[in-house]
Amino acid sequence: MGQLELAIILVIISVVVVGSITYIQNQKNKKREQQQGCPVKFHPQPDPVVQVEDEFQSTKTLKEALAQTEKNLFGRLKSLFSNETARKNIDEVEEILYTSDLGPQTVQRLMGKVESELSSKEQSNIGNIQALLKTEFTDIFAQAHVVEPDSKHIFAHLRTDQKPTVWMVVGVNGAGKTTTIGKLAAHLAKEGKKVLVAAGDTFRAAAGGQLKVWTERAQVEIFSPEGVTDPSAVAFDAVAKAKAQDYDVVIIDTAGRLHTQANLMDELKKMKRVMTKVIPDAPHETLIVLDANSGQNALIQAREFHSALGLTGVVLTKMDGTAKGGVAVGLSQELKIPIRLIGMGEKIGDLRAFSSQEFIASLLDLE
Ligand SMILES: Nc1nc2c(ncn2[C@@H]2O[C@H](COP(=O)(O)OP(=O)(O)OP(=O)(O)O)[C@@H](O)[C@H]2O)c(=O)[nH]1
Ligand SMILES: [Mg+2]
Repeated sequence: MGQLELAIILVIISVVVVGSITYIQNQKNKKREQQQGCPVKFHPQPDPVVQVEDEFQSTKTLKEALAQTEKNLFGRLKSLFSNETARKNIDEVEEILYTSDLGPQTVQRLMGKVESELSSKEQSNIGNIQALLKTEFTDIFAQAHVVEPDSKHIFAHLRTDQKPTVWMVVGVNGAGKTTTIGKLAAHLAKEGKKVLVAAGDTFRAAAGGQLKVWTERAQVEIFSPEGVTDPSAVAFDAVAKAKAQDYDVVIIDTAGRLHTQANLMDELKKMKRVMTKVIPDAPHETLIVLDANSGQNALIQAREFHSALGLTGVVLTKMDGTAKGGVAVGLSQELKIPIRLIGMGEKIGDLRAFSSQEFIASLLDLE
């Protein structure tokens, strides 16, 4: 028998064996389905569409997320004014404001207004203080170019006008950069945008894996070239790929770093610089992610990152459960950079467009 005949006989035997096994397996499944009354799946999976849709539902309202912050600011003012002797002392008001993470500049501004606009009789009425805070907070957010969110989608006030539009995301370790990028990518993909997420955090071994999980969840593409350890190279190649392949948005993740680490801050500047070789005005957004729990430190971080990179917006994360949400006011007063998004939990739907009106109402118990 020739080699050809032998090969043909082997193929026929394989087909018969595989076919028989499949037939027997199918017969077994049918029998089990008949016995159990439902189709048998070896690896039952939740419907991915239902799962992703559900992810877009927020777990809580802003008022619920800000309950601790409200208690820390307006709650303490309310109890101060309910006490007949203490309410005459405006110094106590000042102390509450100072310990509410509003930042020293904001407190000075507020106290200046209290002194100049309210008589001592008016100062002893909580309603007057509340109204003054509302007016001042509204003005502070307006001066920081905070725009009320568009009901259409959460990224309405982030630039998407270029093809590709490049967003770079920076901040200290653990602030929530990667999580925010994952959530943003999911929102963009839901709106039909072609998104590329670049793994610019080449520092931590686990970072690529975490970003991969997020991009799979968001159903967008990740750019994570094997063996490339230079974040600038990743940024350059990602932007070039996005430009060549008609992506709408490319989001660049970066490794967390302290603003005091000069060499690492230089690395971010270099990442920014190399992108301009592909697209002269990239990145179109340079967003800092700040953990609200870091309070006054968030202010310092934002100031330093801003002077190094020229930030275009702030994402304030972990607003759920913090008592330090007042930092949003301090950031806006001192840096005049708009807060664009807030994170209130781990679900995709927990990343929300920042509404100063809703924030002020929640903070000052105005609803
Ligand atoms: N509760 C809450 N947790 C959050 C929020 N955003 C992020 N986290 C959690 O914060 C932790 C750190 O988030 P990451 O996205 O890994 O932070 P990162 O800035 O990328 O960290 P590095 O890459 O180490 O610099 C994770 O456990 C997130 O699930 C939020 O808005 N609320
Ligand atoms: Mg990260």
